Amino acid sequence: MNPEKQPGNGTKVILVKRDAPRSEGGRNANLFEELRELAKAAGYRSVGEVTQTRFPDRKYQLGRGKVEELAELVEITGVEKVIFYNKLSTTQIYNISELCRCRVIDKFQLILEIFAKRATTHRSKLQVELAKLKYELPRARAVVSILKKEEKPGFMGLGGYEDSYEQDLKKRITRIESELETAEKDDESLRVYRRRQGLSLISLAGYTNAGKSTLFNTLVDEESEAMNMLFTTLVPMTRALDLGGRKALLTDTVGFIEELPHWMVDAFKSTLDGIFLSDIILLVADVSEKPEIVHQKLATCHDTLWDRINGVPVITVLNKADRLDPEELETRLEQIKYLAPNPILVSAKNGTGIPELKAEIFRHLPPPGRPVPLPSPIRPKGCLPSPGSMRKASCTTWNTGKKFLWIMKQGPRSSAGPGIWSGTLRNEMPGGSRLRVSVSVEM
Ligand SMILES: Nc1nc2c(ncn2[C@@H]2O[C@H](COP(=O)(O)OP(=O)(O)OP(=O)(O)O)[C@@H](O)[C@H]2O)c(=O)[nH]1
Ligand SMILES: [Mg+2]
Repeated sequence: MNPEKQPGNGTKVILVKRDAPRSEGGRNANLFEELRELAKAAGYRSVGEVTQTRFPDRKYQLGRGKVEELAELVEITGVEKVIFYNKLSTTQIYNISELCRCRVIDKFQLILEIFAKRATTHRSKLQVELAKLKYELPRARAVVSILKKEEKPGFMGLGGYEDSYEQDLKKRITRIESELETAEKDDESLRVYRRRQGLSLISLAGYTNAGKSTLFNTLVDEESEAMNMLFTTLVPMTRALDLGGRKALLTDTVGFIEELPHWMVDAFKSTLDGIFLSDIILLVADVSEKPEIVHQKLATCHDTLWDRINGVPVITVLNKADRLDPEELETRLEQIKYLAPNPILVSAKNGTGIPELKAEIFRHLPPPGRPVPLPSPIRPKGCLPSPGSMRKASCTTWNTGKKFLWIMKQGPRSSAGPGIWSGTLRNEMPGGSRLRVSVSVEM
């Protein structure tokens, strides 16, 4: 087997993470655990771990001494690959691989490898290829200049180099984008058609491994693939959902992850649009995880969703309730309530809370027979409060003139409850910084 073509498959690796000085230890440990899970999902076997707390080194990401230690470990363990949690520049990848004499990738390349394994349809394969090309494009010049200088054909998997490398990437990106655009138009026509048929579109969203597919299976009585592994689902699946006579379609799709890079969101635009442009979003979180992890993951989901959903109601579904006893559950709900104000507690596995969830979805469905109105964008009137505490401020919607409720600093955001919808608003702050806030509007 050629490990370049077929990543994972038990290949031994060393996992590496640089922690920023003064960053929180618990959070760093959680992110390292995520790296282990990602490596496992890609099929790797970790035989060593290296961490260092320091500011990033321009040449090596870690300090040179630490990379030399890593090189020794590579030699002792005989690994073929080193995986960094941190984003690496082309020069860093080159320098580290020179010292360690093995292949070096970062978390984003690792995610791409997992996606490549999971891509089964023509469209998902195109999306993965697009994400790879978008990852490579900003690095193209650096790769070519390193290869030229060092006469190293083969570095980063390139069979050779030529000046037109960057141009080739751009051409391939344009070609794939236009093919995906056609698919997007088909999706849009399908969405319009389904809405005209009186069908509401409901999407499952949430951090990878939260239990979205298991919940999908329980809600629609299906058998789609659900596994204790990150990014099990890549290709969306849609099925009819019975809501006591009302017609709806439920879609299960790819999960989110911390620092999902914009090029990946762009590449998966047509898939993620299925979530962003639905009528109701079920935001699934694993309530059995430690409260700080639930926080972290919900915040990541909010970051991914809030800019794009333009007011679609979000129902927060706290899944895996069966893993906690009643007292633990109560404490957990108290601990996370500011990120999940009116959650529905369920166990996708044993069915607890499913009737309540269906009732909540039903309550959020648009009135029958009427087209689903898309919420209007929001525009601030006057000055917004400075970043910091939650405050009230004056804000109206563009076309309805409705008053908003509150504005919050990035982090806590309200989930849509009855009669309330939320939207996102970007505001230029003094000094040029951008404050992302979310606004809830009382209808
Ligand atoms: N105990 C318990 N386990 C659950 C529950 N729901 C899901 N799981 C488990 O959690 C793991 C992940 O479930 P999935 O449904 O694949 O999660 P997902 O969100 O679709 O994950 P990705 O597709 O990888 O993003 C599996 O091992 C499930 O069996 C639940 O309610 N209780
Ligand atoms: Mg899934």
